[in-house]
Amino acid sequence: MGICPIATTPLLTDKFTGVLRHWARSEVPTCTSWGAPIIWDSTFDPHVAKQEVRRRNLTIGLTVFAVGRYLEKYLERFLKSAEQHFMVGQRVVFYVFTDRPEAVPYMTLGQGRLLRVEPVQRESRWQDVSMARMRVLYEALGGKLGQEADYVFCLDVDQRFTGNFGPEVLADLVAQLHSWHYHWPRWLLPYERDKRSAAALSWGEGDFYYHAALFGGSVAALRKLTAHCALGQQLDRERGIEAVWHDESHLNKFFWLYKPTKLLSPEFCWDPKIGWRTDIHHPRLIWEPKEYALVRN
Ligand code: 2GW
Ligand code: MN
Repeated sequence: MGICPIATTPLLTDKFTGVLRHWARSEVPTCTSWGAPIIWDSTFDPHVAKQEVRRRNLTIGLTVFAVGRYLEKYLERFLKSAEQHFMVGQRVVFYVFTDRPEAVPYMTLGQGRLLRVEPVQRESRWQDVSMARMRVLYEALGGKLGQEADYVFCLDVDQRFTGNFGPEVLADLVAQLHSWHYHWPRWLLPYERDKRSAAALSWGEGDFYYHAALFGGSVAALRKLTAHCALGQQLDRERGIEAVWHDESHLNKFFWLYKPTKLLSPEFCWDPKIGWRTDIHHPRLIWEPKEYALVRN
C-alpha cells in the first residue's frame, strides 16, 4: 500500500496501479477512507503493473468452481474468455474445482499458462456448494496452489470476461464493489443483521457491499480470508443458522474487520441487466444470465 492521505485525492497508490489518475474519473470515488485505491477504467496505467509482474516474476492463480450443471452451462465460455482476457502474457495457473473432472473441456492455453483440475465433493444443497468453496480454497491455498501462485483470484463461474483484466487489479487484498449495490446508502446494504450469526454487522457498520463473485489477493491474505469465512460458516451451522447471502455475508464481515487494500469498480464485475450507466465505461467481466429453474433445485 502506498500513500493516500486525503480520501478524495490519492497521490500514490500501490506498485501495480502506478499513480492513480483520479482526475480522469472525477465523478466517482477513487479512494476509500482508509487509503485504498478504487480502480475505474482509465485511472491506471496497465504498463506499470505489467512491468511489476515481470520484475517479480509473479504467477497469478485463478480459481473457479464448476459443480453439477454449472459445468456444462458456464465453464467452457468462462475459461475461453479468461484465456483471452485474464492476465494476458503473464504466468497463469487456472484451478478448476469440480465433481466431474473428466467433463472439463480441453483447452489450448498460451505459453506459461496451465490448467489444473481438482476434484471436489458434490453437496446436496446449492447453498452448500457455494459455501464449501471457502473451506476448499483454504486447503488449496495451503497446498499446491499456494506454492505455485503468488496472487490468486477466486471467481464465480457464471460470468465471462469481456475486456482486458490485467495485473492492475493485483494487491494484497482485493474486493469487488457489487454492481447492484454501489449506489445505495449504507443502511440499505444487504448485510447479515442477525446478531447470532458470525457474519453479523450492526447498523452503522460496513463500508461498501462487496460481491463474492470475485475476490483476490496474496496467498497469505487469502488464507486468512478463507479461514475466517469458513470458520464463520461453521459456527453458524452449529447454531442452526445461515447468513442471508451465505458466503458473501461472511466475506463482507471479513472486509469490514480487515480492510481490502484495493477495490475494483463495478466495471470489473458488471451485470448487463442493470442497463446503461454513465459511470460504467468498459465492463471487463460480465454476469451471465441465470436460469434458476434449470440450475437450482
Ligand atoms: C448455486 C446456486 C444454485 C444452484 C446451483 C449453484 C451452483 C453453484 C452449482 O450448482 N454449481 C456450482 O459450481 N456453483 C458454484 O458456486 C459456481 O462457481 C457459482 O458461480 C458459485 C456461486 O453460485 P451462483 O453463481 O449461482 O450464486 P450467485 O451468482 O447468486 O452468487 C452470489 O451469492 C452466492 C451466495 O448465495 C455467492 O456468494 C456468490 O459468490 C455470489 O456471487
Ligand atoms: Mn454467480
